[in-house]
Amino acid sequence: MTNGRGLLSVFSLALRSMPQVKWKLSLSVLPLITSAALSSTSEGAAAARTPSNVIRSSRDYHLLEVVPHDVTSFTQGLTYYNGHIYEGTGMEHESHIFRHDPTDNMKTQAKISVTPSHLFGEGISHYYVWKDEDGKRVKEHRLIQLTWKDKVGFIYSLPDMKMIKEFTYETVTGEGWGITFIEHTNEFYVSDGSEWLMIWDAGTLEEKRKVAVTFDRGSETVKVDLVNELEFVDFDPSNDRPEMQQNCDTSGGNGRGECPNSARSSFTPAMRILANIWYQDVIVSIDPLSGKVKRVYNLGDIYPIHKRHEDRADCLNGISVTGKAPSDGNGLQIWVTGKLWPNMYRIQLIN
Ligand SMILES: [Ca+2]
Repeated sequence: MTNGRGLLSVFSLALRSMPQVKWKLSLSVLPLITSAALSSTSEGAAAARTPSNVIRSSRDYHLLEVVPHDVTSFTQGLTYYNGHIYEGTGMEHESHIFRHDPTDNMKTQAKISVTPSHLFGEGISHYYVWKDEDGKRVKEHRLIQLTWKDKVGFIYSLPDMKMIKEFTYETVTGEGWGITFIEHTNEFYVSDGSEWLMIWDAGTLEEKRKVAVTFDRGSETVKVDLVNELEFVDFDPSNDRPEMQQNCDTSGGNGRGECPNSARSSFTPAMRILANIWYQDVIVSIDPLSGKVKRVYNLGDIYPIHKRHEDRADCLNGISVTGKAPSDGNGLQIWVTGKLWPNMYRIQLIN
């Protein structure tokens, strides 16, 4: 078992020969996270059946699909909307947002460049706002994007990715890393490379509170910093909400006079924030209220480090739900990739 510090040092050595690598300095408080440390924990969700199309399995995931990924894309965020995977990438003068088609080998359908081009793109997330249209309350779907050090973010329309507006923000470190939308509370969770998750009101983009990500290691509670790409998920198949991707209205358009689940305004126990940790091959599953890491998924063998070193690829980064409903019995599936990785991977997490 490779522990977190060992993995980090190997990666760090590998990176010193790489140009244009996004460096972070705060490495001192990285806890030793291993899947073994949490092997007895469970998300408490119903066990999903093993899909029939498994390519290979580990103790933490089934690999279901491998599709190409542009090796020049310095991936900073993945998000799902209406059948497509959107990808935000970084690097000065090389930051883009892509719309990919997961039903066509993740073929890129559209691409925009971050403007002004010197900005370093970071995390992205789909979200929506309500607007009145002909007397009906409908969802206007959008994409939000952070940048690394400039404290500037952008909001785009979906699916066409036209810029709507620019905004400014503050975080603990002054940096923007990952972002994900929680429909139930109309909030964004935002990471900045520290252990903190900032929670913003999705309407005002103002910080409402923040929560520290922590990990219980025996009797000790340690903070987990370097929290990077984020993805809100719900492991409870009974909470499937495909309507999140659809418009509905409050004037009876869905036959019930209300938007499905619109009354829900709080978290349920199976809801989690998934996050990858900078330069560890893990995804942690975080309770959104307490910040506690409830489960660690080891993705170390999905694209092994020695192969990554040969390919001059960078670290794991990028998590998105797939749009496939957990209630079909196949459990929670996500797409994952990394910076300059040649592939994206669809996996089913095993709890
Ligand atoms: Ca994401």
